[in-house]
Amino acid sequence: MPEKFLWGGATAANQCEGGFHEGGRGIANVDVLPAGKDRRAVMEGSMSMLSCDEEHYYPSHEAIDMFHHVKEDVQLFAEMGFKCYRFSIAWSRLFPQGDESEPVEEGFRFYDELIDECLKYGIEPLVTICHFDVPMHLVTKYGSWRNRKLVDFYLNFCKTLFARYGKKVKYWLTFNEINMLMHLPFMGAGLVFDPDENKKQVQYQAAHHELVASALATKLAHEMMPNAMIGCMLAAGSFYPYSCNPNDVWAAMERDRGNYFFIDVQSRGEYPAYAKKMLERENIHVAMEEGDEQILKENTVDFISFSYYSSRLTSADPEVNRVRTTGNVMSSLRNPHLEASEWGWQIDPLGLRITMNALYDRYQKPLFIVENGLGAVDTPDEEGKIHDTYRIQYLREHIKAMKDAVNLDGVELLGYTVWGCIDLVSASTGEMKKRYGFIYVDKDNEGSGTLKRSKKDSFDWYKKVIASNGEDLE
Ligand code: BGP
Repeated sequence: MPEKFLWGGATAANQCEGGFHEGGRGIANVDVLPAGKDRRAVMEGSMSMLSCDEEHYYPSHEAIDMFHHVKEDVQLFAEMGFKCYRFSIAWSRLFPQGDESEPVEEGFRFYDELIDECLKYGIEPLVTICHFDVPMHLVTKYGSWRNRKLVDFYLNFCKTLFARYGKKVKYWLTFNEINMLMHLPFMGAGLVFDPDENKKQVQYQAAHHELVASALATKLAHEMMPNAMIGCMLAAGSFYPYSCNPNDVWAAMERDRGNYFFIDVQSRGEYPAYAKKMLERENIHVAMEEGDEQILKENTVDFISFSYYSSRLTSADPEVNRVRTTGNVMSSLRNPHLEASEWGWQIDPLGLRITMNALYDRYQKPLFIVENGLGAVDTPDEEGKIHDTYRIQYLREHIKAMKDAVNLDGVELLGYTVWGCIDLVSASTGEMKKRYGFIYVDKDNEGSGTLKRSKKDSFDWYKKVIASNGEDLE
């Protein structure tokens, strides 16, 4: 791989930090996502849960308590030889309500320490400014991203971060998986809907606000930190057509465009023609302010980051489309050529190469794989050791495909950060049992466990991969 390639791992605040009330942190949408059967409905915004109740268990409140294990965790990342660590900053830790003008000083303490620990070991921090979280006060008082005011609140948050960490952090992502707003609107953007309102109208309005906020954050970042690199972030994975029937090929293209829409705006600087036509056809009116188009045009991102877990499959035939399997949020048809994880996510290493090429062809900007990995059940043996050969196998094949994209196809790639490098709470299910880590954390789905960290077999394997810059994959 290229010299200075950024090998590492990735996490998100609400899935690993815990300490959800400490230091004056305010409550956010991600704190009211329960584990268990109601989670999906809450994430979608169809079941309103604006505060915690006694009946449910909320796994983000303690998560894996990185809040009190930060030194130990970063030391383990350093031992693996991480060149980069991707994490997010909880908005409500700095702005408990979200609309304050000044941050809470105590809120910085954890991030000061986290960033300094990384730098001490030569680990490049990659900061996701917003990984799904919106302070709850902004949800209840303003209706979250449907309200234009959110743009200013978010920018104030960004300005605070750039001022504090601009000299230490070079890589920033404005929104994690920005397209999640269309699929899980409450989890992805704090949106709740009235029963009789046009959901799509609200979603595209909120999307516009996020896109403007992202462009203005990019502008601000470039002004305040001339060397910074600002990226967008897509939940990626190309759609394949179910057959060579042109109707299926068209259906796959349309599904892809539904996701590309966001990146088309963030990277090319304008609403693509197909989106304008679709909005018109569906009678959706996105309110724009004067100057918005120019803001989008002039402030495009420097690189394209994305998560990739699996490819997707779709058909134009509603009968065929009925039988689905799960995937990273977007459901997919079962692809008979692929195996699937225990959660039904289909494993497709070549799909990573296909996705990388599709994104590079489309945007011609450097890419960054900021999430990839296998969520699996890990069972410790009698000595408490975890032999996760299945995870090593998954990562090995994906790294090979990534190398092919770089070395055989010429895709420019800045780095690769494995999702959930330390076990953490699953975003889609709220479980601990769905583990991605090189580092095992002793905690179960119900919240019991010692929180003790231990190394899995994949820990030493990844260490070798990094030390050999991707040459030694055995
Ligand atoms: C992405 C999110 C992450 C993460 C990952 C794995 O959608 O950006 O937050 O959790 O997917 O998904 P899950 O945790 O549902 O297995």
